Amino acid sequence: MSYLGLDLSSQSLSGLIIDETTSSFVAEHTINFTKDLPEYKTENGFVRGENLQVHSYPAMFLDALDLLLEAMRAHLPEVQAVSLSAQQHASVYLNEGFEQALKSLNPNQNLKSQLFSSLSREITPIWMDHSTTTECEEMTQKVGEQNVIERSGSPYCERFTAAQIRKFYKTESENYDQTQHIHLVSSFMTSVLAGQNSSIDTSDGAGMNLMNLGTSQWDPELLEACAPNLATKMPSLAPASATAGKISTYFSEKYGFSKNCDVILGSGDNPNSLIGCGAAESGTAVISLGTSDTFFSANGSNPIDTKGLGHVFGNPAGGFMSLICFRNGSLSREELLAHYGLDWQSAEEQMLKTAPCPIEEPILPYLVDEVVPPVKTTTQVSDFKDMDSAKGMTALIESQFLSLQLQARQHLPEVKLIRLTGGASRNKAIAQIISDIFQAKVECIQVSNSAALGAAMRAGNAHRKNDWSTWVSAFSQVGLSFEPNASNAQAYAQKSEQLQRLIQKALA
Ligand code: ADP
Ligand code: XUL
Repeated sequence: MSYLGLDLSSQSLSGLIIDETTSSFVAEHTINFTKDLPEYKTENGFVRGENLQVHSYPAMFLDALDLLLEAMRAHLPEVQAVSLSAQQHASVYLNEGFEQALKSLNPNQNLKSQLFSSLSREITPIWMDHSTTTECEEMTQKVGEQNVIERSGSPYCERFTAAQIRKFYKTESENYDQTQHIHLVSSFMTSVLAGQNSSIDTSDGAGMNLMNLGTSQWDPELLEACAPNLATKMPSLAPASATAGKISTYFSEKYGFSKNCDVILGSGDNPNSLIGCGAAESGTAVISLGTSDTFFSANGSNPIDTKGLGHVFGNPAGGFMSLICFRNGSLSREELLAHYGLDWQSAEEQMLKTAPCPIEEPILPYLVDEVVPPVKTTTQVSDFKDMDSAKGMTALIESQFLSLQLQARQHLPEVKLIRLTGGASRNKAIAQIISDIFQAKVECIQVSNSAALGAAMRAGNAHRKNDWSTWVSAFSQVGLSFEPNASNAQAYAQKSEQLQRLIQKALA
């Protein structure tokens, strides 16, 4: 019995097939947007526009899906069910032709050529887009800050879907009027796989500032505050375990999927990673080191984070998860790596010898505007000119995770076990620094793409209707683990206080 998990992240589309019978990983493949689809002219998978806009292309996602499935076709006939993970918040806008176009997909042509005319907006604004502060202020004015937090689990945020929808309505009202369906990337791609308009799952739907966490339904007051006639454009909501349908004949005829293959609702990358990391029950915190860094954990059945410090999303295994997101993740680390002309292997070796870093003060680690703390860009790579590469890389990375810890403490005062995932989780120096800063055990999941793994596990769990523990013990295996070094505790505690003072100054 094999299951396919797809992960459409900021930079790539990956597929991972797991086999339940043998508890093994069958196949894995990645399409990198920038390298494999150069015609879209993206950098790291997206495009930076003016005024803090950042977007990607739904057409590129479709091309990536055709390329990926072509590459994995040998393994697809065995797949019993498929599900998808996608970067959260990003929205896709479709006109009245979408449903018919899905029904009549011809396997002799590609997806893009047949679905392009159904897009009422060529771009999809992604989670890095920061251009909607005015829209957030307008909606906060109408709804009230505490009210939106209590209803949706988050204050209005620039990257969340409501602010992006409102901006689209204000700046392209004709295209907004022609939009009949507004999807998240997860539900858009799921619709394509199932050949029919899919529901949005309630875990990813919680990242829109539009869903009421108490009822798991669209909140009429939040829809009203966002844009006119929005209720008519929103797909239905359903739990992540729901079935979107059988796979479309486009995929069975073209790539050899069984006609009986189930498509399970797609969800966001963070909810999927919670599952893939085996952290669906409270007690284990996860740090995901992808394009963004995120810190999250299951938080039982209480939906409300009344302090609004972070966000509450749905936990695909039931209940809720809380999350904080940092824009200064891998790309900021990579910028400094490139400045020193290093690769990750040599940087890792140097950092293992250097941490804790012997510089007197931590550095404000914000190479781009940060979400939490809400600090504008403070630092450029040229600020590291007096430090050699070992010191510079260590100083930036230590400060990133001291900053993360300062925020995380407000969510989860005590962390005993951290599971690491994402591209940078294979870096032993980063893992040890995190363990020493938190003074907690750090475990790295064997599969670094826990979002694709989580999607595959969700597909299997929904198809077999068996216990989560079966999937966790078979697939969320721990690879390396790191024990905290008690002798570093004091140095980091001191640096944490220094960093807090620097942050307060930057915020003043
Ligand atoms: P996303 O899912 O957001 O596309 P990934 O989880 O695939 O991102 O992570 C990609 C990032 O991982 C790259 O930007 C790269 O900087 C980082 N990365 C890969 N290997 C290492 C390493 N050994 N050390 C630190 N970072 C790494
Ligand atoms: C979470 C967030 C990012 C994206 C991209 O709120 O914005 O983690 O899901 O991975």
